Parts: sequence; structure tokens; C-alpha cells
Amino acid sequence: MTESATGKPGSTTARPGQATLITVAPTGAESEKAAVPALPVTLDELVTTAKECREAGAAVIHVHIRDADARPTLDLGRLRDTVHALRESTDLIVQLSTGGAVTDSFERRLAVLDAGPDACSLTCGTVNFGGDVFMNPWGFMTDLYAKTQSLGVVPEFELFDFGHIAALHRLLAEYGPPAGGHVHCDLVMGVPGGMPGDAATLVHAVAALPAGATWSATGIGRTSLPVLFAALAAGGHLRVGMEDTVTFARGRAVASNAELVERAAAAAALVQRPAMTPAEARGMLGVPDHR
Ligand code: KMH
Ligand code: ZN
Repeated sequence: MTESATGKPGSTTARPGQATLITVAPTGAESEKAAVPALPVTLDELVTTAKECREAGAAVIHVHIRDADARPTLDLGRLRDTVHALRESTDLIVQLSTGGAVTDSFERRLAVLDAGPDACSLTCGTVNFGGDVFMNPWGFMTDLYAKTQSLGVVPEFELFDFGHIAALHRLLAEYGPPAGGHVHCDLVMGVPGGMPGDAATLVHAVAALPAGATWSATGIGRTSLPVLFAALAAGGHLRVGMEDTVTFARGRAVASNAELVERAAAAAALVQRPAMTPAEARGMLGVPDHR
């Protein structure tokens, strides 16, 4: 059992009444626009989505971008334009994905930070990813972490499996605290090859997190609702979005990212931990306002 910043065991739970951080992951790298027409893939679509999701209760946007043919890209010019446009049009914390697509090179994934985001994802280990492998060997993790520290980009630690939690402890022990000084994790559950997306697994994972860390959780596909409600019940924060699920209910496709954020915000309000603003999220995560 971990020790909390407040000295109590069970450390990473939000206090009763503390607001809920909602991150929206609107696009991802896996779904195809042709198969999922509501997926935001152009800069205009992304900006519109960001505004709607901010209105619905999101405080962070986790960003993957697409090229002119709607295919995943880590093109630096496009990433810079995206960061700029999202900052101009919203006060959301802009978190760029350094995971990209499973086909992206380590070099290009490291270069993402040169686009100057507020924050970035940092996955703490390799994981089977359906029929693919999402590669995050120790040397890449440490290079990426060192770069976040030198550029002052606040990392969110993406944890797909229990070994990733062990690697996070090792990273912090060997390389020190992250930019911003606060550890925030995201449990990515239900990926075929990673940890399952259910309440028992979530509780077990949360107990293993570093002392004082805050955490969000997201469940892929049909695990999205069980993970959402388990995270709220366990005092955590939420990530939702079409990167993680494109089905709103049995037989009904997601119409927009905003409806996923609205549903998350409604659930958070129901447990009396309403959605936090981006300003509150910056305070919690240690993310300066670069706008
Ligand atoms: N698209 C996945 C291979 C991240 O954004 O950092 C990786 C991913 C994680 O989505
Ligand atoms: Zn992602």
C-alpha cells in the first residue's frame, strides 16, 4: 500500500468533493476516418472538437494528428500549427501524444516535444497492442523523460500494464521528479495485450502507484464505462474520447467527442466531484500557462 501526500494510505484518491480532471483523447492513431466519419482529423475539425469538449467539461486534450489523407502523422510543422491553433482557440492543456502510431520511429516520437506542447504522454513500457506491438523500451523511455525535463514539458505517465508501474517507480528513482514536480498517471485499460479493464484490476493498479501521484483511467472499447465508474468510485480522474471508444452504447456509434465528455462530466457531477477547469488542472498537474 502506498503512502499519500496527506500521510494516509490509499494515497492517490481524490478528496471527497475534489473536482474531476477530464481529459479528452479525440482522435488517436488507430481508427480510420472512412470507417468513423465523426472522427476529427483536420485541424478545423480538431479545433471545433476542442471547443465543444471544453464547453462540456474537458480540461486536457490528448492530441494525435492526421495528414492530408487522414493518416496518422508526426509531422513537426503540423504539430506546431496544432499546438498554436488549440492555444488560440481554447484554454485547454495541450498534451501531445509521443506514442503516435505503432509504426512511428523513436526519433520522430522524441521530436514531438519540439512542437512546444504544455504536456505529453509517456508510456512506461512495451505492450502487445492487438496484433501489433507498441514499443517503449527502457532506453527510449529515459531519453524521452530526460527531454521532458530539459524542455519543461509535463509528462503524463501512460500505464497499460503492471510492469509499466514498476518501470515508472524505477524512472522516478533514477531520474528524479518530472517537469512541474507532480506525478500524474493514466491507466489505459482493456487494450488487447495489456491489463484488463475492470474494477478489481483498477483498484490493484492504483494501490501500486507512487506515493502522492494523481491518476486518471480510461477503458478501451467496451471497457470504457466499467473503467469510468470504477475510477470515479476509487477517487480517480477520467479520460474519454474517440481514441479509446467509438461506440456510445450497444449498436450506437459515438456522434461526437463532446457527448463522451458530457457523459463523463454528468457521472462526475453525480458523485459530487464535478469537472475541473483547465486552470484548476494546471494547478494540480504543475502545468504553466504558456498562452
Ligand atoms: N496509438 C498508440 C500506439 C500515446 O498516445 O502516447 C499509442 C498511444 C499512446 O496512443
Ligand atoms: Zn494516444
